[in-house]
Amino acid sequence: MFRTGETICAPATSGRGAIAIIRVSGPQSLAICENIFFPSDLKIRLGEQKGYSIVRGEIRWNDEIIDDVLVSVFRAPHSYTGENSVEISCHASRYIQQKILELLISNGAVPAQPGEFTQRAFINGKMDLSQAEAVADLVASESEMAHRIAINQMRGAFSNEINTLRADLLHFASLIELELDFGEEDVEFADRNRLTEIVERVLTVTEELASSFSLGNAVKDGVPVVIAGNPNTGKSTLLNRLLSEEKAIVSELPGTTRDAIEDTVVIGGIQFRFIDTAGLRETSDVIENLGIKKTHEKIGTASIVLLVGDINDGSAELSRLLAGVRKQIIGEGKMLIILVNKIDNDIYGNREEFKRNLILMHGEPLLFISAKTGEGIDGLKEQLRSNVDSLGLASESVIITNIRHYEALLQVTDSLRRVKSGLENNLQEDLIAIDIRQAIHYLGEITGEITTDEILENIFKNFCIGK
Ligand SMILES: Nc1nc2c(ncn2[C@@H]2O[C@H](COP(=O)(O)OP(=O)(O)OP(=O)(O)O)[C@@H](O)[C@H]2O)c(=O)[nH]1
Ligand SMILES: [Mg+2]
Repeated sequence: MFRTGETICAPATSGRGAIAIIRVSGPQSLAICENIFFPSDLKIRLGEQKGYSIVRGEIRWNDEIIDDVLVSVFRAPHSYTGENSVEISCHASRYIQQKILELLISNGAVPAQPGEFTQRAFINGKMDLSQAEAVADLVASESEMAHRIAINQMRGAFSNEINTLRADLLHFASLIELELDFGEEDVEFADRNRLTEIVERVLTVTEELASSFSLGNAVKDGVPVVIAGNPNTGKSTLLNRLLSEEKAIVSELPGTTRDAIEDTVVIGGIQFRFIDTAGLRETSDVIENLGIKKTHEKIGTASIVLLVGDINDGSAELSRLLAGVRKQIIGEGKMLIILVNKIDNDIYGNREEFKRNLILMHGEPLLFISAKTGEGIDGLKEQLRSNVDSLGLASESVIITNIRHYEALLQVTDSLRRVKSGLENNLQEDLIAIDIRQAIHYLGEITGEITTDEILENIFKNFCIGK
């Protein structure tokens, strides 16, 4: 799969815009472009240009002028891929881009595969694997927080952390293995307390990193927030209000929403995925029951549950529902926000009754809102944002968003736990050494120190063409 001899080309931009960029990388980049690009200044020869220079001219083929373009020249190793590269900035017409690609290909370039530019950057040592993966996350980032995590990872924060851990373990392994070499002589180079201390330290950090995954993943795809409650309490109205869009059908009939409806929106730099659900009630309607079953499933996968009640229904019903939902989410690190809706139409003056009678646990917030008029919605947004902060995003700590890293970290923690108990139980050095080597191996998989074609293929196939 990994070709390095060829010169590859692909559009690096997509969608509608005024300008597009065609990327070319590989040993023949300049030679191929010289065949189709004619500098406006006749004294200039593209193949003689220094790196980081830009030349203006025309793309031509057989006297036909295709476009007026700017060509940027990059010289190995000072390019994204580490190879000689050229970027052609042309007008964004699909016809022009297609034509330029055809010309490049007929002059010896080959179409790039998804992620092939970044793959070359990795192979040429411009970045390690987790940094390469962060490039795809950066391109896809839709919110301030997703962007921050991706750019930190791309700039090496995560890799540095992993490399430090790996260095600690390598040091540990060398001590243990030295003892093995002197096996017969029964010497102890490695102080057991010191070894235990190293392992415990590394274990704590890897456990923390692994546990940041569920949050990191949520931030990348949108923190899932389920809107649940009895029928007709205004859940769909709330969804529409939060999305500023008439996404879900609203009606005065209870049981309107049957299927879960979801969409994302960025609030305070964090992307949330709001999921409107079928109202919870006893019903003989088969389809509605399927919807209610789905509501329970969605509550199970949510990070935050918004439990919505109607102010005119009084607190008793909401209390009952609250107890059920709490049971469902207990111990799962999920958060509950209780919303009393329709305060614009508080017929009986029930607000105090809710405050008096609803029993709130673990600091569950109780907010009074009107999904219809928007009153209290800013407060809800602030609450959502601070809920996410309290999950650990506010800190500058490294957050894992990638399942591959997560799985590798789980392997590392498993191995290290075995090492720890091995040390505690005075296990033989050679057995401890095996687990240490395994932990080192899995840390190396994250950064690509150790890798297989299969791993690389899986990573880069998810990239877009031209990246
Ligand atoms: N006065 C007032 N009416 C509201 C408010 N929010 C929703 N409603 C009305 O309440 C009725 C039900 O609203 P929906 O948003 O469809 O309620 P739902 O919870 O999605 O209902 P189901 O999908 O049937 O479970 C509609 O007539 C809404 O216009 C509010 O804040 N104030
Ligand atoms: Mg609804």
